Amino acid sequence: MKVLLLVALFGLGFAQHDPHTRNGRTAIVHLFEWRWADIAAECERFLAPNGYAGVQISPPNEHIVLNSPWRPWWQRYQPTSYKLCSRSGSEAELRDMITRCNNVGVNIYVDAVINHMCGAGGGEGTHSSCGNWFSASKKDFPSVPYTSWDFNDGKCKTGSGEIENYGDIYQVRDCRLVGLLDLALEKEYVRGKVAAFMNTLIDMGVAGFRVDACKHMWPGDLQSIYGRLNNLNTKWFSAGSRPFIYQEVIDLGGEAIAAKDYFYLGRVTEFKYGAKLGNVIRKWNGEKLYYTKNWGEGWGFMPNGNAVVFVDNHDNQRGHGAGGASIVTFWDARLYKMASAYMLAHPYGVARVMSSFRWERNFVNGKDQNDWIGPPSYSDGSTKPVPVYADQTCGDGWVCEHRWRQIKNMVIFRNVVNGQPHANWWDNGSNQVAFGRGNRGFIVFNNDDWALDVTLNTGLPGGTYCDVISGQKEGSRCTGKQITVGSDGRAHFWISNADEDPFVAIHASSKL
Ligand code: AAO
Repeated sequence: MKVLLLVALFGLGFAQHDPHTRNGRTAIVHLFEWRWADIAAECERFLAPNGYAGVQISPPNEHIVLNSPWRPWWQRYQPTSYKLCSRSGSEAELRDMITRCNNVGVNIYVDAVINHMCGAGGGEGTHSSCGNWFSASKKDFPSVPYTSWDFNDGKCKTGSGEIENYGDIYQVRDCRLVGLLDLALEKEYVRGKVAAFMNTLIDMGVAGFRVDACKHMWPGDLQSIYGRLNNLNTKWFSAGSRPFIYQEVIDLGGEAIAAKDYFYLGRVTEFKYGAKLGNVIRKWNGEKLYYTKNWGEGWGFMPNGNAVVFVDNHDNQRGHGAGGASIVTFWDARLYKMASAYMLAHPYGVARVMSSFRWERNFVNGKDQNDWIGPPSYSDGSTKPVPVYADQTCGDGWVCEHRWRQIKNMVIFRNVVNGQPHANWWDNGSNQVAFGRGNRGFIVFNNDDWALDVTLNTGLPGGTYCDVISGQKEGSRCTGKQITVGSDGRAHFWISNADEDPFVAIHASSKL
């Protein structure tokens, strides 16, 4: 009976909502465009010791290599086969990375591009990351193999063959997204090839997938593909664990296809989260931080159990995708640290931290002409390693937001307060707010243009705590502000609006 019930529930896909994080860890980091060798080292030297639960990696399979523009980051969203050699490294390096990260309890989630192959204008030849021949013009990808029979063009009813209207679900799913050759996922053969690709990765030890462009795939086709996936590798995960599935569906409201159409299959990226949080932190559209008292479902976001949340992603940090100008990124570092801390302190959703590379922006009429620029690389186009320095920063154009003290320490905060309820809310009716997580952690923000000066109930046991934003606890000493919590749980906070970081966070493990 119990078994049947479980089978029924998991059969519907709820098992695929679980990220299988280990050792009480909670947050994921997207190491955008990092090389496998660097990710392996980062798992061991930084992510595991600092409580990161997992890494979203860039697409690991063979992709087109472009000269014009020169090696854009988005060439990796144009597959030419499922062979595992990419700009980030070889199959051997991928396998080594997955093994080494798993061995220190850090999960790997693969960005899976399964809706399409490369752009129709991708030409013909061996300009692909493993050097295999393909022909975009003939829709011939012999390394899979796919032939022209395996694409959707016959089904698409628009004159251009492109998606012209997001109000028409048939166009969105059967036509080409920005000229990309659209796979016929209703075909048994294509489903089998996609599932085999994903199963190879599962058997190598990955914990799940960020599935790209799900809006452009029929939920029924995805259900069939996910249903073919193996359970996770029992070398690292308990028997019967389903891969974690989080699906990229951009839903800011008002389109024919909604995020909820995909809830039964796995989690979904909540794009409203970063768009709204950006407005709140920037104080645009009359937003105030105190309006976030009911942040989460109260703001019209999807149910908590379905959501993957993030401040920015690799698209909207450079004007692709959706969210627009409100999105906060590393370019606005002070606001970004606040927004990230808010996300990481708040219980809603599975949180993903962005880790970016820098590029030279060139705005013309509000659009960045350099939104295509790829990761830091040598003149031959190969990606540079990520150098890390003693002060924990990264060099050569790698931003490493995930290493910033304020963000790293809030990832630890999220682990320490995991499972504790949102509690002890306070606000000043403007942009000063505070909230805690049960009796395990407390955070106070001052995003007003004047000082914060208030005594609050933190819910924490009495004692002296080290603020993990202005510094951190190192051994028995505190390198930042100290906060004294009385035996009644109350503490006095003073935060200047001119502080480098106008917020304070304390938790059970930062007690001195
Ligand atoms: C490149 C070139 C193209 C060329 C193509 C083929 O840029 O000019 O035609 O190659 O040769 C990435 C890049 C693309 C790149 C592509 C392939 O971003 O520039 O194309 O690789 O190399 C839609 C999809 C969503 C997608 C997003 C970018 O629904 O899935 O576009 N994201 C993923 C990846 C992304 C990747 C791909 C998919 C493709 O994360 O990195 O593309 O693998 C509306 C819709 C959204 C739609 C956006 C943008 O959003 O709702 O579904 O996203 O439009 O088209 C307001 C609205 C909001 C609206 C938004 C923008 O905010 O509220 O709903 O405006 O209009």
